[in-house]
Amino acid sequence: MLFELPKLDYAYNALEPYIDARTMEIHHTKHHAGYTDKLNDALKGTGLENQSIEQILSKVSSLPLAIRNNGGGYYNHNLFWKVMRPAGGGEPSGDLANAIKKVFGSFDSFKKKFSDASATRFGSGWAWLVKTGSGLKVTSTPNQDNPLMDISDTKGTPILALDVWEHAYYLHYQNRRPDYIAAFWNVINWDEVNKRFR
Ligand code: MN3
Repeated sequence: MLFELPKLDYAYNALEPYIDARTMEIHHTKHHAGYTDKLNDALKGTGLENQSIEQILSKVSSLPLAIRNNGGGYYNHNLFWKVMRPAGGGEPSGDLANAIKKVFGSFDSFKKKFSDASATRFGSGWAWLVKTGSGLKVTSTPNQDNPLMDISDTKGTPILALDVWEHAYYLHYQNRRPDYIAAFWNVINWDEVNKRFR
């Protein structure tokens, strides 16, 4: 196996009541595991087997669609699990807090911008806080695309990610994506986001 499904740092029920245990378990053991297996299958015989996922994603425009979709799915969920934790939420501190204030005016205006990006992404996709050469940007992408990909409109290093595919929330929230987005703010691991920002 080239890429491996990572273990979570917390139990499937650890993010309740904001994200339910059944959703977490299916999301990790079925969806994320599926992207990982299919990525490994798609990489066989391509000569890319020894490259990092970041290197692979940086040139997806020239690679088979299965690598773009499953490589994105593999990377995006790795990041998503890391930027959440039980008893998370609140606001960031330190360098990241200062950068958010500088770019967005205030934490609340950043929060609104990120929530809007999450809510208005049509169909399946992701919302992102991205570190760029010049600072920070909020954006969203369709399907399993992300800002590391050469096909992305906004490029940079993702430091916060929210999965807005229906599989991420439908069991508990059904069609109420805005309620799921509001709940996400209670489980963000700002220490991890700050670390990635630095
Ligand atoms: Mn997902």
